[in-house]
Amino acid sequence: MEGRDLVRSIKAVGLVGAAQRVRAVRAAWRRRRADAAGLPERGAERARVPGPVQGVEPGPGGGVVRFTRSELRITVATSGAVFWGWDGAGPEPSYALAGPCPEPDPRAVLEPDKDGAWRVVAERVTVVVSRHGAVEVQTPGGVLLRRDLPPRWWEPVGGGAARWMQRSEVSADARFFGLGGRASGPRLRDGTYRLWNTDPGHTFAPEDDPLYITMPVQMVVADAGTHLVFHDTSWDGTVTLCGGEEGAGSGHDRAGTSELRVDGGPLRCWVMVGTPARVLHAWAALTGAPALPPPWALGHHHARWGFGSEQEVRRIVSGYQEHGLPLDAVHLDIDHYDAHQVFTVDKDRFPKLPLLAEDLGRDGIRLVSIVDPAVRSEPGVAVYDAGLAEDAFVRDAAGRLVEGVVWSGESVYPDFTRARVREWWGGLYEERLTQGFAGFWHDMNEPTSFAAFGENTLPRSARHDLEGRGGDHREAHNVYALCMAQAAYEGLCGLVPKERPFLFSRSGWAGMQRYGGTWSGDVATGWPGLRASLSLVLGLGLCGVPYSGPDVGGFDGSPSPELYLRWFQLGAYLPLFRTHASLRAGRREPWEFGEEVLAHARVALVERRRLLPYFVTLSHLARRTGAPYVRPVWWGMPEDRALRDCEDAFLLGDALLVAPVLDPGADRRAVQLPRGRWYDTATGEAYEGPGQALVEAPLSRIPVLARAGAVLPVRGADGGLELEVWAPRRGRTGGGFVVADGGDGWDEPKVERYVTRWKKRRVVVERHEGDGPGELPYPVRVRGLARP
Ligand code: NBV
Repeated sequence: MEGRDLVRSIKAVGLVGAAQRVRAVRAAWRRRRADAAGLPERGAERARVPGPVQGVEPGPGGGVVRFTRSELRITVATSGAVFWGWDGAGPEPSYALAGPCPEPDPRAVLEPDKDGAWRVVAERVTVVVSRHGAVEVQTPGGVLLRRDLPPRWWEPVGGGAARWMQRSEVSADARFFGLGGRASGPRLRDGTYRLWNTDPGHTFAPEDDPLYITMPVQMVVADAGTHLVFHDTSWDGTVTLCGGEEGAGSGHDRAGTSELRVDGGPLRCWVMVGTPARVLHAWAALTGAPALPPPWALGHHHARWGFGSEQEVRRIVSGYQEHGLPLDAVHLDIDHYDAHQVFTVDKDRFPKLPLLAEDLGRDGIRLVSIVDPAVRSEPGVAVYDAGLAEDAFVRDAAGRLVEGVVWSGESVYPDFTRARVREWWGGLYEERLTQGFAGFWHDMNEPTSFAAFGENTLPRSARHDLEGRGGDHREAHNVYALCMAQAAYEGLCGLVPKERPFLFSRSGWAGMQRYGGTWSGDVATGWPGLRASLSLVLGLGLCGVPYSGPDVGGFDGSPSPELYLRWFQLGAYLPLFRTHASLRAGRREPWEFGEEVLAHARVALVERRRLLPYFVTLSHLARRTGAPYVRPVWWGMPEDRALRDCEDAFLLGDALLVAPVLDPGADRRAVQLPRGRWYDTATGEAYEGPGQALVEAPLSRIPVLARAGAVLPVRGADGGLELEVWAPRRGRTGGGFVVADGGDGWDEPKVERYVTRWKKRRVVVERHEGDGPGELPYPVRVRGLARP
């Protein structure tokens, strides 16, 4: 964080006084000195490329291709994912993989190709390795999806980590997505994106990059097919993207390019090919099924930095109840800690937290606690003393504790890359459980340390265990939050074995979904911030993290009533639906914006509650298939180019198309429709896709369209489950899934499948054959019949 940014963020929160500023200056100097002493000068470097091919050694799932100055190992896994690694790199160890590396597919072997090249033919993909080490990924039909040019390394002459560069080409029509949470997307424009998890130090807008979650995960969508590529290295780097151009008439196509430059770590990657759904399925199989939020976490959450007291929390909850607004969770921020110290409670202002939790619990409202990783380095602070005894904190090369600065003052950081430290930290959640908390919100875990200049994180020279391998912060930084999430998740599984943990984390990396979700961090209050919120949720979903959502209303300042309402209406259709704001920001409760906003916000909340069974079903489907709840409109039709460029609407599961209002003053908007018939759920009006429709978007609601033939589970007036069916087009059929799960445990509810079709002049719904007897267990409501 630059000095200017620090001052900006300090002003924004109005909290940090002169003492904290002095600390931030000292921390920045400390960091600079530590790196000057602890990191060797790179000195002269020698460049290297693989050189010509020398020989080939076929092996299970592929084999090894040897070049004069490197070797390439290729393995096709049984899941269809392809791995390749240079310089002998194998798939393990890896922080991204959920378990042991998948088995090689014995049917795939290296065989000679044209011009001295070699290839591996698998069921869904063909990989061709040229004589000089270019690697092509092709569809089974031989159409090129990606071409990696021979990589290039720069090795310090005096030894040390090699930097490397991988340039890739994709087809001229391809579009790039992913790279973690990017505010300017979801489609990634031409430019350079950094791979270094970063707290921007102030509220962010679309132009701010990088943010809290970066990942070397790219989804590329082109006419010829979709592929996902993951470069499994946690080191700092950049990805420079440049879209291609199609030659008009007689002109040639210019390929799109992606250039990845990384400061160290193995040059290895995984590639998955197929439809978007297939690709994300393979990704989840590799890096872990998304954790299942308990049903209450799919309701509405209200947070605030600065509730300040138990009375205030009770006042807010009563406000929700008196105004007839459903509420499922309240989040307590760092102001409920004792002097900002994690795993403590300010007993003056929160004297009876367990009682508060119990009272709220009776009304079905859960308490969620923020958890920051940094621990104030002061003898007498229990977590500090215990951590010292465990030797849990990050040290420098000379063995001294590495100190940073956060709200609680000078602090030390647990080294989550050590299994024993994770176990110790996971056990600390017991204190939170005794206070009555049911869920956890990890913050400041990039990790952040205030700094008046330079980067606001730990020194790059700080040492980490890295599962016993040993290394420094350059390698550990990006996986710090992932390992913290693992610590909490595993700790909670041990502490409350009967319940599935609920946690979400500001920072993370590839694979974080197996422990929980995320939220969008400190988004700037304003219409661009609203747009950025959607971009983040969509982009993260395409990187395998399906559960996320923004601070509704934005983190700072005061949104206009209209902006607040439009944000609220969008939030109601996102997996994590949470109002939250900073200490000195304006209010975020729905009744603070006038009667009209209150009435419309109530409609959004009630609708969210009605859709809860659908959200629960989507969470189960995400866990089983890796498909995010919130999907780009091109999800089922990536070949439709107009859809590929549509960024202002999304599919919620298969059934709904949500078109939020992202501009002030709008009372109607254009919606890009995928193929098929779509009903405006408010008016019943039917539209035919593909193409654009102009739909009404009065202040009272955002357009939500239902796909003809959709069957979706909703909550009926009596609280029971009901099937909402949208009439298929005549002569067509439809269907949908239901996973009826009301519990917080580990039971595996059945996935039920329903189909719908016209029978004479009626729309009928039946269980999918093989799914048990025909008797329908739920009442059915058919909609979309008004129109002939
Ligand atoms: O804990 C205070 C805030 C929190 O409200 C917010 O959601 C986080 O993104 N936190 C950042 C630390 C302070 C940042 C200025």
